[in-house]
Amino acid sequence: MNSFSRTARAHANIALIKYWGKRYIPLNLPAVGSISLTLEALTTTTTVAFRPDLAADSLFLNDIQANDKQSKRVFEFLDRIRDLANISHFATVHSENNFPTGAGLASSASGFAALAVAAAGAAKLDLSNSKLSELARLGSGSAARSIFGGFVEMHLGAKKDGSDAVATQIENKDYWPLELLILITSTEHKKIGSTEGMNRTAETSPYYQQWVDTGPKDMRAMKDAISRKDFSYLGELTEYSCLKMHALAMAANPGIIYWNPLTMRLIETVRELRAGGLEAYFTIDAGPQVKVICKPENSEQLRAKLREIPGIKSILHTRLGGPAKLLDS
Ligand code: 2P0
Repeated sequence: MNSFSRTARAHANIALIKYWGKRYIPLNLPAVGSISLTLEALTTTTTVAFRPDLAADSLFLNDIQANDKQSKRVFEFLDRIRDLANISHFATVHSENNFPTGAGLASSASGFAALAVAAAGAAKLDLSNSKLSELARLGSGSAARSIFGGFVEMHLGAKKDGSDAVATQIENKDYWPLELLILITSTEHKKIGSTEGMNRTAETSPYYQQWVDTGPKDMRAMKDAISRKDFSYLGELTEYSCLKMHALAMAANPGIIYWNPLTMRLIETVRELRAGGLEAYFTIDAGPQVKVICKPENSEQLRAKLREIPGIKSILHTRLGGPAKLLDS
């Protein structure tokens, strides 16, 4: 095989029904299903080049050589691609995020989805979206969802090898034009990564079994809300899943708190604005940022109201995005 380079772009996603906890850690098999929205404005663009002249793999994130932990995760991923394609060349990987890394904006989701598509392309593998989703999941659980655009379901799966723990598209991005405002409350790197946080939660939180047991009901309800385009129901379920996940993590030992005081203030503000007739709902991931889901006709008014709150570093505004894809095909 001669050297071959491909570039792919994937979008971040935000879970409405949250993934938190694994039923089998080595394969990143989730303990619960999840449902997400793919976000147009937050992207990772990744170029992978397998080359015969390289003596080792290398990884650059936003043009800076990655640390050992980040590199190990990506090089192990490249090993899986090499096994599948039956090649032995090392690779260079260049990955660029257009949003802050490691601050609870799911950079691993768009990161591993873009890596899966670029690496498979560079290795000349012709894989289905389902197989790409399975591969992306091995890099990061939430990355399986970023292979697809619009409204996406991550399936729990039942098989031991994980081949059915993959995402599928529920509806495409044009089905229901929801929008999101992402309120950046801090740009510091988070202290407890998602993987560590969810594993500690599974081991120590007394509420973990209830979380796992009630997951299927939440999934059914959200699919119902999406099928009926019932925005109020979708929003209520989104806040419910978010608060349930954070309460579960807070009850771990030692407790995990991803919020800062501004996160809490914004939760209150979104609820107050809603009570005043501006319908919007919040969700929060493994970091302090607050994501606000709204209808397009309300986004500018909401943005103006939220901008008045002191301490917000910036506000990103996005529509729903499309699937991960090769840029150079
Ligand atoms: C989600 N999060 O559903 C949940 C909600 C964060 C909070 O998926 O260990 O980086 O790589 O599978 O995918 C973040 O977890 O964790 C995440 P790993 P991942 O979006």
